[in-house]
Amino acid sequence: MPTLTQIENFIELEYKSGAHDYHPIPVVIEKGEGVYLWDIEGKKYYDFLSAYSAVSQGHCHPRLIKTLHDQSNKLTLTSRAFHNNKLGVYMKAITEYFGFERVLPMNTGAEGVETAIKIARKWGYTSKKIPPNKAKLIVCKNNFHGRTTTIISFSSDEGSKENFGPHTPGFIEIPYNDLESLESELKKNSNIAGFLIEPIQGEAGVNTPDEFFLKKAKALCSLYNVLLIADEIQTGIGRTGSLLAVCGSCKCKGHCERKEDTYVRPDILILGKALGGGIYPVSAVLCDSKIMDVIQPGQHGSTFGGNPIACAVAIEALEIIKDEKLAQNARKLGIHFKESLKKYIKKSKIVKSIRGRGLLNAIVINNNNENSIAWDICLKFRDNGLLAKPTHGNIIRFAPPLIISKPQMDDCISIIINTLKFFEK
Ligand code: IF1
Repeated sequence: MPTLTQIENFIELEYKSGAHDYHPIPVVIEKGEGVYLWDIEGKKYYDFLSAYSAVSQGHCHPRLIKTLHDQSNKLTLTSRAFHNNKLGVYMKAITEYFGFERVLPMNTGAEGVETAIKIARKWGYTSKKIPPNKAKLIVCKNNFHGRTTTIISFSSDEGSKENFGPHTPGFIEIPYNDLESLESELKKNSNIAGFLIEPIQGEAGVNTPDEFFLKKAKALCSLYNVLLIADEIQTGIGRTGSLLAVCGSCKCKGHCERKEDTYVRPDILILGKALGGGIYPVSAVLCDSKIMDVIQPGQHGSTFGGNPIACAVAIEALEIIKDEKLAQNARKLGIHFKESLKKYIKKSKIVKSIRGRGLLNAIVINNNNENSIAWDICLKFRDNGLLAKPTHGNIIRFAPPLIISKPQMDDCISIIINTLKFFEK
């Protein structure tokens, strides 16, 4: 029997002892620094996925590692049974940073979404006077908000909900970017508490709505007394070239100008991923007091939610976004990336289009989902020193850390284009 290479050995260990809930690109990473990853054989790669936008500040950012080290040598967890000297400071910092009155700290993105659903429903009953157990939330087709039983209940991906029933009721699905459908649901149903949306649908393949969709959706929500709930877990914190994908205006300290008239302030904002700087699970639900105060003691929480390490890391993670002007960098290099790829796509027989904003982009390969060559292209990217992964068959997402420099971006653009050329028949 040939001996397993070290890489195959590590993959075998996962396969034998772990749940088979993923199908990773065959590479075994040992080290990360900035935009780079190294495998166990010392081969260096550009990370063009950033753990799905969780590593926006780059791998092992020195300021974050120091923060993690210092805090974990002092106090790691009190639970919320007692106060500590980190939580209030963090709550003040994050609410001022994003321009909301209150925050409810959680750990994972899905917990943040579940929290927002509970808040919106409770607000619906206590403030909008929706009859008990009749509250509805509007969600979009092809959404991705996490993998808990309630969240998959409103997924349109049969594979992620089949055989996990009975599903949680109370959700109405409309097509993404469809104002008419939104208005028609709002008109015909007075029991709607909220409209939950990703400002750009990441997993669905980086679907970007029309420029004024969110602004008009917010106006409709206000007209019908419905909460606009923005899931910015993947699109937020600089990823799309402004602080938040829903509002790029300086009013919320957007850190970089976007046309004022695209400014949208959601009623509930959900953050995750890069809030923990890629080193610690941190999520947060932000809204104003008139909404957050529906939650009273004993009605929500979590053992690790708002723990001292999470608070210290999140404050530093947000400061880095501002200090290093990462939203601005994402805007500038995102435009450069898209323009460069568009030039190539004009001549390409295999790439149909590119879409996205800032440093959240994706290319669409022009063959059907089932046996798309997207997987093979990503294997070749790996061989050529760049790591990315297809989403939904024939779409390849590109999301490098926001710290990427112009020379590094140019290096990645040439790796991507030269690899794609390899597949042009
Ligand atoms: C996996 C997808 C991306 C998210 C949005 C909530 C969550 C996510 C907009 C839940 C998480 C992650 C989950 C991760 C892969 C990745 C993902 F492929 F699953 F769909 F990014 F698109 N809202 N997305 O994107 O946050 O509980 O994971 O902290 O499950 O494989 P989480």
